[in-house]
Amino acid sequence: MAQAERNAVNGENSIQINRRGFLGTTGLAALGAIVGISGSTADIPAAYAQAAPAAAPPKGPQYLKFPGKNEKLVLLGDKPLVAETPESLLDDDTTPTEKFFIRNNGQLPEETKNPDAWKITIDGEVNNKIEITLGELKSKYKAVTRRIVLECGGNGRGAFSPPARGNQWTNGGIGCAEWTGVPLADVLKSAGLKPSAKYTAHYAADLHLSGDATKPSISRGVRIEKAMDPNTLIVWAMNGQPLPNIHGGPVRLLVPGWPGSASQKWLTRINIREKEHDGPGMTEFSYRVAIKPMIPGDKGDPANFRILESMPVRSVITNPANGAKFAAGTKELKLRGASWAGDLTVKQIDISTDFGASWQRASLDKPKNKYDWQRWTASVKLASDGYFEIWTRATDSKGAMQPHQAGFWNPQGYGGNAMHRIAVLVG
Ligand SMILES: Nc1nc2c(c(=O)[nH]1)N[C@H]1C(S)=C(S)[C@@H](COP(=O)(O)O)O[C@H]1N2
Ligand SMILES: [Mo]
Repeated sequence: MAQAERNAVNGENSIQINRRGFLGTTGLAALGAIVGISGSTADIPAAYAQAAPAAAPPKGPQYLKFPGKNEKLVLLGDKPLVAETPESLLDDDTTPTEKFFIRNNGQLPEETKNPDAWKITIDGEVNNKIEITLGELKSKYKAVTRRIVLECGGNGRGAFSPPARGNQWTNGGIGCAEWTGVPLADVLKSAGLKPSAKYTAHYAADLHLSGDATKPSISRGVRIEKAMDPNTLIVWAMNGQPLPNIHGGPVRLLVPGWPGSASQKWLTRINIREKEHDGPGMTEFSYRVAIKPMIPGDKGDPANFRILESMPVRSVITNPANGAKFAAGTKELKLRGASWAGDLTVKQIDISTDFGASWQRASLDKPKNKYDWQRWTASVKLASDGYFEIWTRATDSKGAMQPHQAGFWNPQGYGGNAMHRIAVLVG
């Protein structure tokens, strides 16, 4: 892939804001990898935070200004437009559309005037090429509605040391909405997959950041088994409303549990290939992790990389918010949070109020359906007034637990699922 394309896919043309603050402070501590900023009363001191030397001078957070979007979404870049959801805004059981994160690689297309006339083509290794309008898709196939997590492949990237290339997500490149659409498998079955069908290649209507109409802004794909999973959907509604343009309306893919980049917005075409797809976002270090662990900060050898598929286990504290203050004498805190684990489920959430010296089990809900997130609650006792940190760590159904630090460094910072920490002040 050409450097310019790679930059666009990685969001490197965007302004980079490294960390975000809380309590209205403006100075972000260079070292505050997960939640840290400087100068506030309830803050994570540099010594406790991950040792992430500053690449750029500290900057204050910038907030997204976009019609229909919550003004507390944090702007990570404006060309292309990228914004994340602070953990405390993920407190609803179903993420409202106004709080849902935004990730674009190219230019935002103009909103279509006639959604039902939107055309999708299925071609390549199929017996019958399909050209179907959204209107026909709605009437010819049986629709389903499911609550499903969509998570950016780079979620957690901001915790890598040294910093990895791309948008510096904290934990907010994720949301869990109700999506309505049809299983992609049903459409692929009517096209009839040839035995040679191995991989999908997704195409869309958004222009490349450069404006070059011959280049896709991003074009990823998945193994045919994932495309045929009944949970992989072509969706046209989000939280009961027509899919908004900013989220890929009138119609997008939703490939649950895998990097969000596979969930092509403004979907126009799925080409079925006889081999792994090689579009922008598929090659070299894009959405890939090292096979043999590499030295942090090294250049990396593309031959040592594999495609990232299922996303790693993660949990966030959604209430209280980082930096919350409580009255003197408060002895107990009620906590709420969310957790998810790519293709797996979460089997356990542990909470610590003493920097990981001891842990207590949270109460964990079951997912509503496969690929839903799991909400959790806990109540913790505090022995005195003062500064506390609350840490959360999730364990997935195969026993993998969130690490203390973002590990297995890779040039574009995937798979960083360090524990979430908030600071609170009592009295
Ligand atoms: N056409 C198109 N689809 C796309 C993208 C894009 O830039 N263009 N970005 C992808 C990435 S990287 C992510 S994480 C999700 C984000 O979806 P959202 O903006 O609705 O939250 O969309 C994916 N689909
Ligand atoms: Mo993404």
